[in-house]
Amino acid sequence: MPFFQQASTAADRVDEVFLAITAVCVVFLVLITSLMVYFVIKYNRKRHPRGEDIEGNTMLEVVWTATPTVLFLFMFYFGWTNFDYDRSVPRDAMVINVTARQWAYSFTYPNGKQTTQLFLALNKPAKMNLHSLDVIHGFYIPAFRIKEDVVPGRDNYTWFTPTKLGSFDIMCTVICGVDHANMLSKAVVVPVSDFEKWYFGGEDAPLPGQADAAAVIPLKSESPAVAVLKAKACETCHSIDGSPMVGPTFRGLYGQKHIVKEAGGAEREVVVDDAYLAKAIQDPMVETVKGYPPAMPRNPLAEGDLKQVIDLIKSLN
Ligand code: HEC
Ligand SMILES: [Cu+2]
Repeated sequence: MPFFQQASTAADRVDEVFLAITAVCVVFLVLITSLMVYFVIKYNRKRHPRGEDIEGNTMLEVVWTATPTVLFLFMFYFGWTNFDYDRSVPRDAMVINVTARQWAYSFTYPNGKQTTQLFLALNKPAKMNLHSLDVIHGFYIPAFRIKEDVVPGRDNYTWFTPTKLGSFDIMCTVICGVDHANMLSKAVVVPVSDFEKWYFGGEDAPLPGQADAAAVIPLKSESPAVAVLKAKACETCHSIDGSPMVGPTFRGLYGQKHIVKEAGGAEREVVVDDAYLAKAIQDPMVETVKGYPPAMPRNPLAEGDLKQVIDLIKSLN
């Protein structure tokens, strides 16, 4: 059952705590329910027509105080040691920067490689530094038993050591906007030699494992503008082929006339030209296109990238 797949060193530990606490709950559920039924029958009115006042029982009181205390301390100890394990990153972990935004993850490796799927070497610890560019996201890899909030303005981290080869789902657990459910990626775990071949193999090194061809953001490619759109995740909200998404498509946009709403609520007509595009991209909150939600995060582009993107939009007419 894929849901119960244990694919990291944390998985066993988390499952043990979970099962131990569940077992305690089941024991008490059975114990309390059967005692209840037993007492209902035994002290039924026909058998016990007159109620008695019971004055206390030291033995019983000691037992029902000591038992839960011991149980809770056991749960605390079990939970705490595992929490501690989860927060103590091994020194040799590879540090990968995870950027979460509406509605995509991207991963940046120490050597500058950038991907939209997470490539990992088998049995090698990896630390994720988690940043959000907009709202709160939840970085979640069920098979690794890893779940950590990604909060804007507050850098968080998590780590794990993958122990199984294969491709594992990455999800977002915090409702972060209309396309939240599509904020998906994969953790692709490959043998160390395959990982190194890709990692040290320069820009054109083939992807390891069963990765999507589109998983790597090229550092340099035939169309630098498309690479920018990918790296900045513009393409999660804007298409270049005319299909509507969360934001307007870039096809046929240049030269259009349309209504924008200013931050104060006033509406005016604009013609889409270079100056308008630059403003719309660099400072999306100043005015928004009528008929669209004010959903675009502020994520300004470098001067050169901005020009590339504007030229690309012009070329889509
Ligand atoms: C989370 C979704 C989202 C992302 C990511 C996003 N945008 Fe937008 N964008 C929107 C929405 C929604 C609008 C329309 C409302 C507005 O104007 O803010 C918009 C508007 C625009 C406009 C104006 C379009 C028009 O019809 O006038 C441009 C240009 C634009 N975005 C470019 C970009 C670029 C470039 C990026 C990447 C750096 C980007 N957007 C990233 C959602 C997004
Ligand atoms: Cu999210």
